Amino acid sequence: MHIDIFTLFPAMFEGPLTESILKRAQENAVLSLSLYNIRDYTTDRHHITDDTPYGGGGGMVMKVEPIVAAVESVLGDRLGQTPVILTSPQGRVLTHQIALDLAGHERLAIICGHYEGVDERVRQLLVTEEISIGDYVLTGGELPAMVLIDVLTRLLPGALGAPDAAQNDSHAIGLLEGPHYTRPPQYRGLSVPEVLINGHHARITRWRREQALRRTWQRRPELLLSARLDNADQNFLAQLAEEDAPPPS
Ligand code: 9D3
Repeated sequence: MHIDIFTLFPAMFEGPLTESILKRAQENAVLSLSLYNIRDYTTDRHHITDDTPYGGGGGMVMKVEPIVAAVESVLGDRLGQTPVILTSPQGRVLTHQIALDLAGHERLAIICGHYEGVDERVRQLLVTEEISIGDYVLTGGELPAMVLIDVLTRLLPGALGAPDAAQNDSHAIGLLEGPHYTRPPQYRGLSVPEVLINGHHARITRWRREQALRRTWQRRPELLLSARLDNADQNFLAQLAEEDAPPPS
């Protein structure tokens, strides 16, 4: 997958994209990224990228001309067949399913909003999808763009070690995971559960499933409504429900 990123702050991307899995994905040509500074596409003497809003009110609005010039000059004929994503608080909240849909494209463009937002004509002329990463206020769309790139990269064939590593996520997202342990077996009076040490593969599998169900019941009970549950799962949950009610969501 190739991603063109349009931002006023390209340096923000340097750290996160040059480490770990994102670094390896680029080395292995699974992912390629190009960063474009919107300021480079201004034509005025002072390279102005933002201005005060028509109608008044606080804050600054990103100007339309430099953004359109940047995206048109980079995408050229591919504009129209390339999803152009705007990171914005008004967008659809990113989910695993949205990421799966976007990961099917060979090429994407991301415009990073900043300040109070972008001139509406950027949406009218360029944007095909608007994405938020959650209901909290950030300083700009750069971190959301990096989050999106991180999510997408894990879904690209060959980005992770095992070929089906990303497939397991769809199951992991259905239920929360239970506890994990590694050595030592005792630490400050806290023991690793016996079943994990003496196990019996089938007992371990069942125990892990029950821990996942218990944690989901306690923390994210709404996830159980769409999880695929077999009879053993249903019985275990009925047992939990007798012990105590889930916390209010
Ligand atoms: C919604 C808040 N707006 C009215 C007070 C002003 C505003 C604040 C911060 C507008 C944009 C921003 C910068 N945030 C983003 O660009 C952004 C964002 C976010 O703040 N939260 C979650 N996802 C995203 S994606 C882009």
